[in-house]
Amino acid sequence: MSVLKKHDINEHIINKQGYSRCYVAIGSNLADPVAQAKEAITALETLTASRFISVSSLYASKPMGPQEQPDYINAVACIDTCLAPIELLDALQQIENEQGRVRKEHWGARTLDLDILLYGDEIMSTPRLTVPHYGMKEREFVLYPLAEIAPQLQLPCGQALSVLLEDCPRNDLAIYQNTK
Ligand code: A4P
Ligand code: MG
Repeated sequence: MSVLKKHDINEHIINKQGYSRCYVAIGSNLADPVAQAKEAITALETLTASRFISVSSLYASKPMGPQEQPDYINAVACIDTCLAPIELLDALQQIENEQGRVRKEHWGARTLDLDILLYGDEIMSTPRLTVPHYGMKEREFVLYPLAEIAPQLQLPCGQALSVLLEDCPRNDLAIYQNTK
């Protein structure tokens, strides 16, 4: 009799349920942001019931919102997951908490922010979760990293990412470090 290892059991469950392709925004501007972003990427690589697909370069960006805070490191990762949207949010918030996230000021400095940009083609708005992410269409630190890993992407509303980029100035966004 063959004995299933834990990994095989997970694979079996995943294959039966099917995956949703998701894009997760990573942001940090406290406590060594580059290290925070890399630690978050490592956590996403091993996320339960999920497969890690790709991640953009790390980008340096000027803060949106209160200006008296450090510059940010931003990136976007792509995963396939069997987690339901709210389960994915729970898992991402657990990673944020493990990396010392303290929620004080809205749009204020943070060790780690993980936002669900897209969950498959889902469009949903609940008290805890809105997808697509409400601000993704205007933010250069989201759209450019996203285009690096998914240049042909179409949003659930039908808009092409390439068209959104045409209306989104880069501001001071710069590639900081390659993650490959
Ligand atoms: N929530 C709803 N929808 C989502 C979603 N799609 N993904 C809820 C993640 N969370 C979602 O988020 C507040 C609540 O939003 C969560 O409890 C969740 O239930 P939060 O992370 O606790 O607070 P926040 O991040 O301060 O608020 P918010 O509105 O999410 O801020 P943003 O939009 O994340 O912006 N400047 C640069 N250059 N780079 C940045 O990454 N980030 C921010 C924060 C400000 N300025 C920035 C950057
Ligand atoms: Mg957030």
